Amino acid sequence: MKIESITLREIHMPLVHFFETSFGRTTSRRILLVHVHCAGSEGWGECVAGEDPFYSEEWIDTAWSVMTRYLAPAVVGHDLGRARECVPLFSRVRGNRMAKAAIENALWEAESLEKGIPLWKLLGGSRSEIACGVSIGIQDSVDQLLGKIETELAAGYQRIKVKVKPGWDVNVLERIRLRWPDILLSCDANSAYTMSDVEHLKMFDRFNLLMIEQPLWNDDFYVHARLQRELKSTICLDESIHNARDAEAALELRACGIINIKVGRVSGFSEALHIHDICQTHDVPVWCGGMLESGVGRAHNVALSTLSNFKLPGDVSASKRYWKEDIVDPEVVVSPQGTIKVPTQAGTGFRVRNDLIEKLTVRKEVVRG
Ligand code: OSB
Ligand code: MG
Repeated sequence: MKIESITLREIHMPLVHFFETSFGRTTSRRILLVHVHCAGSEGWGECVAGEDPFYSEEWIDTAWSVMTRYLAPAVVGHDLGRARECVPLFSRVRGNRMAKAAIENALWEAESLEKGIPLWKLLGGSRSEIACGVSIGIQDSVDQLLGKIETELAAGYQRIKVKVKPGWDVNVLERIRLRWPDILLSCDANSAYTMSDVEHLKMFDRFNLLMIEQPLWNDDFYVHARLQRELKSTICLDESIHNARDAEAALELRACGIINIKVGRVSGFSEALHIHDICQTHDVPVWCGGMLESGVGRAHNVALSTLSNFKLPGDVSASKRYWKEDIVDPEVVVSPQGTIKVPTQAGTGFRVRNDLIEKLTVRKEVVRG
């Protein structure tokens, strides 16, 4: 794969419904897409950095800058045998994992197209169908949230995750369990608590949760281990797992019993596969997280979710939950059983709509050799 050029684009897409977490509300996405042009092949990647540096230090403007100045020039002109060979070319740049992932993942897509095989097969996946859950943000009222849960259950989703924060937690979980005592339910705090809340967090144990996601600091797994010893509920780590070494340390410390893998957070498919394998060795299940992706990132999440240790329903759900019109064809659809059928074509199996992307583009830059 001779990499000839890389095109970066920023597109704007309003969300069908706002998405609110403990760090704020998002109503519209600024999405950074990467298009890698190789001799005889091409691939798309999505940078999952947010509009603000709230979920992580990275945000769309730092990602754009580091990609155009450092990451794209580090690979353009190179002839790679495999996509994963870009990893050492990026290693001089510290952090900036979401930016690295966008380029690496585009190269994986290009490699799968060049080889004429599905991306999921190239990644080592085996499932023909993946299990889907939904992540439901904080709403203006509990009744509004219950209405949303009802809609998603009726659509077939296999697991409901709700966002929590102080003041929107025990009261909310109580109402959900009163109405649906048996559904697969989890919550995600996005680091909204500290160890002084331990007695409060213990009340979550009453709700038979599948997991409590990232209750404490985004950069911690040591104190999470202490909290895990105090709780019956299983902790799942999201923000604080950046790479395979973090996963290994967190598991050794028993800081969590489940890990959420987001391919952007961990710098790309290569590291995601590594974390997947470590968790499998420890008999710890993983699931695929989401970052309000467009169809490009969503298609990559579908492919990753086919690996055998993705044993729990992921935050990979239908395009129409987010977008009036997605930028891939077909859009990502979910069956009444709450599954996504994995495409069998080469690449992701989701064609990127160049025409629509062109219309939505507000910023574009091409990096050539
Ligand atoms: O913590 O999983 C999270 C969205 C943005 C930032 C962080 C998170 C999320 C989600 C959304 O939960 C998952 C989705 O894409 O539906
Ligand atoms: Mg999370």
